[in-house]
Amino acid sequence: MTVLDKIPRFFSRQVIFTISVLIIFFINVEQSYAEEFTINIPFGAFNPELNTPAEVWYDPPELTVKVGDTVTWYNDDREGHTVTSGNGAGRFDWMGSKNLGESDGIFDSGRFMPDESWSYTFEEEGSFNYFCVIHPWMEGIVFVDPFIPDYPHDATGKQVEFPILLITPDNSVEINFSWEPKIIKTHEKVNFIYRFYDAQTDQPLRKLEYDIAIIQNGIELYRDKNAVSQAGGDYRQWIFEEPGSVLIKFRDIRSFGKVAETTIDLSGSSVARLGDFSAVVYENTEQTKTVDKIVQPRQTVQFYYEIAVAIIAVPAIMLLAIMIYMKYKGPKTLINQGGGKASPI
Ligand SMILES: [Cu+2]
Repeated sequence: MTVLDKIPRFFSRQVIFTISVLIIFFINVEQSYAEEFTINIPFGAFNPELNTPAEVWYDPPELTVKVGDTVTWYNDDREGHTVTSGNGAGRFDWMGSKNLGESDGIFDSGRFMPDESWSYTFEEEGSFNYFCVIHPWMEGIVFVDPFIPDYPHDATGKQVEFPILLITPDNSVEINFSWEPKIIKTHEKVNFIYRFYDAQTDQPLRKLEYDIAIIQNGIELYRDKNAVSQAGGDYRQWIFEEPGSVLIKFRDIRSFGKVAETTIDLSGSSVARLGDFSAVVYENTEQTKTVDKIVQPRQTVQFYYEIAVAIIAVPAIMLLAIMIYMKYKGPKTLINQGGGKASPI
């Protein structure tokens, strides 16, 4: 065998190795959030009496997993068993009765023998009773909780990077959007944080007027018409009472007075100056009541000119008025006073 013969083999091995590593990597990425669980069928499960080493027929008899998790039943007994969804006959009820349990058709392992195992991946949330059709006193249950990702994502489940960038259809305004905490849960306060930028120059846009609405499951929960962006951005707090997908709508983004340092023209129709963001609210399993309070930002910018008038102009006018008053009334008072004091008699 020559060196030349070895080269293609070397490369093909390298290629196979690289492809394998990539496949394993992607499989791991795909399944990195799914967990594996084992339920043991202990020795003695075949015997319905209580005089066997088995205290339970499936160990553990109750198991809680998340959507996407896989459970493997391992047969450690000396007889074949099944894992069949549905209701068994109960540990004692089967004796002296014709009750052999009833399958509901969701899953069925068929009989698997000692030292064999059977696996099932739960793709839907809910509670799943199961039993053994050969020994109908053998019963177990798997509770499947909804899967909550540990990364922010939109309503379609697509992972998002914060801030989410969106340019309005008329190419004028860029909206940067994020929320905190990253996983939105019921009864827990969430901050929707956003900033507006000139889509051409990336400069922050101050004093923009816009409408913002929060919609969940098709119901509008919140709307602020004529909101005004302050130092280029804002936030809105909300506490969701129900799980489900959420839509945050920006509409009618327009200039509020003079928008500083902008190359874009905000004077025209603002109909195409809009943006939608979506997210998902998950059921909070730790907190079932709302205790937080919503605190929205105060819209000080709207009152900026009025405040300026109040702070500067009003005292100035008052001072002027006092000066004029003093000028005309002052000497007269002095004469009167002087006249009074100058009268010793
Ligand atoms: Cu069995």
